[in-house]
Amino acid sequence: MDFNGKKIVVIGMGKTGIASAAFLGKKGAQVTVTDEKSPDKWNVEFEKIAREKWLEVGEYGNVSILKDAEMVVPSPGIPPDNKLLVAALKNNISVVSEIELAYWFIKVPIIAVTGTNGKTTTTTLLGEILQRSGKKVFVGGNIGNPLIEYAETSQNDDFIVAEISSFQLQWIEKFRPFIAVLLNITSDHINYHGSFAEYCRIKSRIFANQTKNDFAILNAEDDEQKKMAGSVHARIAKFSSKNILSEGIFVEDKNIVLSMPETGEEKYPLNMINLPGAHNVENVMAAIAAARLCGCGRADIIKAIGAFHGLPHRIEFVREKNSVKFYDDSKGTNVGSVLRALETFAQPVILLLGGRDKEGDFDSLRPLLKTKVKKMILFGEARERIASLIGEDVPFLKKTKLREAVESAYRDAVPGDVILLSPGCASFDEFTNYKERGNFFKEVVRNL
Ligand code: UMA
Ligand code: ADP
Repeated sequence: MDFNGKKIVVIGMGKTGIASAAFLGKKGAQVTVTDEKSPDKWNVEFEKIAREKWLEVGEYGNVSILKDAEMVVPSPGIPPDNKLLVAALKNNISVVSEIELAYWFIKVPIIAVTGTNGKTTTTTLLGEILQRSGKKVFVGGNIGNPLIEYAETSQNDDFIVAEISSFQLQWIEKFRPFIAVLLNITSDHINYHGSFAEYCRIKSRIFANQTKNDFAILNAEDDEQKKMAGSVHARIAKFSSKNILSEGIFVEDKNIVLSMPETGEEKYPLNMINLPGAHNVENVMAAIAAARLCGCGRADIIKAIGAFHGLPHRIEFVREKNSVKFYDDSKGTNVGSVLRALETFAQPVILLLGGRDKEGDFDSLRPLLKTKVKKMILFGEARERIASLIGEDVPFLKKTKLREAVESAYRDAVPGDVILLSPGCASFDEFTNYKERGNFFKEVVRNL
């Protein structure tokens, strides 16, 4: 792809936008960058390119900056109804995401991991399995390091493991992973995609360019994926944590059984897993299937899984005080993840739910609330809406801030209870991100 002298507009000056602009500038493009925030508030990395001759700063939202542009690269956070994007499409200017741009230059096979929940856990674990098996691997994408940065390197890895979000899939054209993993689809990011149907359609694009030489790893229990499977061209491997499959990867007795034409039948002991819940068994199954298709051996896979103790803020045990256990699931930012977190506990749960609402489908918590939750502490901006949706089912209290929510949960707890922060909402009403929220929760809990 020759960018020499071409005008390209990059929207959003966070990690993705800056890396994309820098890449395009080096390839000889004339790059116009724009962001709703003023340049002094852009990612500090912007300093590195701020004075380049090929760079121009355009007024945000002013469609005249698209004049003579041949391509627009929106950052993942730019919603599809953004005025500049709508204008670009209307004027037949091609719109491509950063992962698409990176794909044009990447020569290393990509294992792409998507899904509503479990992406970071599965991506990280798979990266560790590949490394343990002696493969050279780059782990990137939505997990924090844009793929476009990798495109500039010497690319001497065996594999890329890329966490891919629906936002990144929105504007792909040719992006074609060698292995595509779709862990699950439940309602999320509706305010961005417009509807659940559209969100599912965009997620399914991960398979769009695959051929019979590629692999698709699908969740056999996911209704949305059942609808998609017919249009997948890649060879399909399915996983299930609920049912025994004639072919694929599933649980039987105390083992995960892998049974695929490419591998034959193999067993992996469930007790190698040091992560809570059936959802993590699903993540592990997807990682095993992908790792075997990359040529990793069973012994290395078992060792890597055994050494993996999960990531912070994902049902992370914080402490036990007076026989009350505290767990931080601050990354549980949608209702699907709250459901799976509740499933993991046999003890009575005091659930801390709230934050900034994403139009979450809290109704779907109802059956589990009745059996698992003794009390809800609803906090933050979303507290009134959640109370109006599910307040009749379980006793609840409303608190404005997370600190009060934790303190009041502890006052109500008796020995044997679990206090779980699994907010089902974004953190932005009180915190910069889920990490800050989780760390704050842990600090309050430690100081009780
Ligand atoms: N901006 C606008 N207009 C808008 C929205 C944003 O100008 O309407 C500007 C902001 O002012 C800011 C810039 O865009 O300066 C931020 O761009 P971005 O939101 O796309 O963020 P990046 O820094 O480029 O980070 C993105 C991902 N962010 C999102 O998808 C929102 C990061 O995932 C990812 O790690 C990074 O690219 C590298 O690939 C974060 C995330 O929250 C962790 N992802 C979502 C999730 O996991 O649920 C999908
Ligand atoms: P993502 O990168 O997709 O956000 P994470 O691995 O960071 O996924 O986990 C986010 C949240 O989802 C956490 O609350 C975690 O406990 C939960 N989770 C992890 N794996 C799954 C899964 N397979 N299904 C449902 N929820 C999951």
